[in-house]
Amino acid sequence: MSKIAIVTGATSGFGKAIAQRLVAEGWNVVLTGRRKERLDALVAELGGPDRAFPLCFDIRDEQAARSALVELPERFAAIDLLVNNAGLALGNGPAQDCDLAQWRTMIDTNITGLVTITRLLLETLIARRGLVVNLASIASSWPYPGGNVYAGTKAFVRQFSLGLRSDLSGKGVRVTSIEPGLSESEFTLVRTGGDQAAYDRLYAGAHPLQPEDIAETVHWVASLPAHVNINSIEIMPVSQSWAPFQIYREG
Ligand code: NDP
Ligand code: 8X3
Repeated sequence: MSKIAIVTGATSGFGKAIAQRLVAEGWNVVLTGRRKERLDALVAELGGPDRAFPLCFDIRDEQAARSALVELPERFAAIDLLVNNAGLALGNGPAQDCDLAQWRTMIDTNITGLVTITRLLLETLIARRGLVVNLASIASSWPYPGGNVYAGTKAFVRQFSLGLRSDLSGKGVRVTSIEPGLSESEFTLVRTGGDQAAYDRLYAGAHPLQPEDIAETVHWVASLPAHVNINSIEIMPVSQSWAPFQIYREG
């Protein structure tokens, strides 16, 4: 019997690569996202309805999430692995210039959406002695100019992951926070409002992480023996490291 994973935000980037990798490793997957045509194309690519099942909904909408999960066919309902991957950054300007609506969208997606799906699946995950893998970020731990609310949402994801582990003590459920740095995906187009030149500048010569690197990490975490919990993993490309603190000087 194949194990079942649900991967949120499977229509691009990390989520798509994670779904591809899990299916290659024998898992069957539930794929979520808002772009139906991409979900349907990925289901076909992954081997059709025996291997993958699409759930098209906006993760910010609790009722849509509830309805989608209820509609899961029996063969995909016993979920062993939840990959909380759907998320986004919007903008990278200083807080004083930011758009409040963009801040709310990040909070609603990266925090509210993530905790909603997690809560709705917790009973199943406990029954299955399953695994939760949350996509946080290096921004969870390391501040940078323009990170403001995005970084705050990812700090929440990291801390929520640790808290979940505490609450699930004795239940056999594992929880991991994955915290990637510079990674090449549509994330940067979303963050910059579709600015291809900004995308090209960011990644040029940097050999950023690729979605397949994150998929490899998720696969590794999920393939460890049931008594091993990876609490958190921070991953950067070799090209990325820390800069000095900034010091503002008068005059
Ligand atoms: P992408 O933009 O490539 O993918 C984001 C995914 O999230 C898409 O599948 C998108 O699906 C889904 N999503 C976004 N908003 C919603 C929503 N309201 N409802 C449902 N699904 C939604 O980005 P990445 O793959 O790079 O990012 C994946 C995760 O990894 C994010 O949480 C991101 O914060 C995190 N991360 C990314 C890094 C990077 O540098 N790329 C580094 C560290 C962490 P759709 O639009 O179809 O709804
Ligand atoms: C995405 C990585 O450094 O842009 O989470 O915040 S970073």
